[in-house]
Amino acid sequence: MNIVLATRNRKKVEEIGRVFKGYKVRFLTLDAFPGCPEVEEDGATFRQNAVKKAVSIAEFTGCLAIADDSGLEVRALRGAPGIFSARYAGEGADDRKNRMKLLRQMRGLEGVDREARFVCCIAIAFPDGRYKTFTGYAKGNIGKKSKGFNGFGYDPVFCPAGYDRTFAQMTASEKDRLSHRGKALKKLYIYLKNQFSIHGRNDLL
Ligand code: ITT
Repeated sequence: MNIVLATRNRKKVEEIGRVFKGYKVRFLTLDAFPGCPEVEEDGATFRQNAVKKAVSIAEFTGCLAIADDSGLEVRALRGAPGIFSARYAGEGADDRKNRMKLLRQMRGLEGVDREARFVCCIAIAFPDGRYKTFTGYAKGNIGKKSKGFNGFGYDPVFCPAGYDRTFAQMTASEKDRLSHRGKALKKLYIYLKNQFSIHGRNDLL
């Protein structure tokens, strides 16, 4: 089965590919579809943005499409950076600038005020406009400085609950097991398994 990944984020492509490694799913990236429209993320929720990205790309490509809208919610910042996680420090800001802004905003906060969660909403859309969504969460705490070099985004400042290491200090498989994306993808996997036959390691179509 061919599925287009409606994302420009290479790290998301890697993480999605890892979870489905060996199953009968072949992921295509947007590079395979020149002229693909840029989808404006103007929804009020992760779900609205994920659905908009998946539906637009399924319609354009005529293939099944998967989109991921995700971000970090900090309780003491009333849910910020939330849906604005990718552009928290401004349009075009890189991961480091976004993290630095977060650490600045959280200066002086201690204990429960450093609690946060990652949210990931995955939408799968069919070319006829039908879609389904799957959401995963990862609860944890925001550290006082960046630690580790793996992953992307806010990983160096996020310690999942029960661990004293950040996602950026974990291996890929540890992060996949605990992460918001890993959890949403597991739900997607169960849905795909029930709808289509995608069993069969090393049997890629
Ligand atoms: P696409 O819209 O093209 O998929 P994007 O990076 O713009 O790519 P989002 O709008 O969903 O994606 O923004 C997600 C941001 O949330 C991302 O840039 C990170 O800053 C943060 N984020 C999401 N998942 C993360 C993860 O697993 N680890 C660290 N940061 C994450």
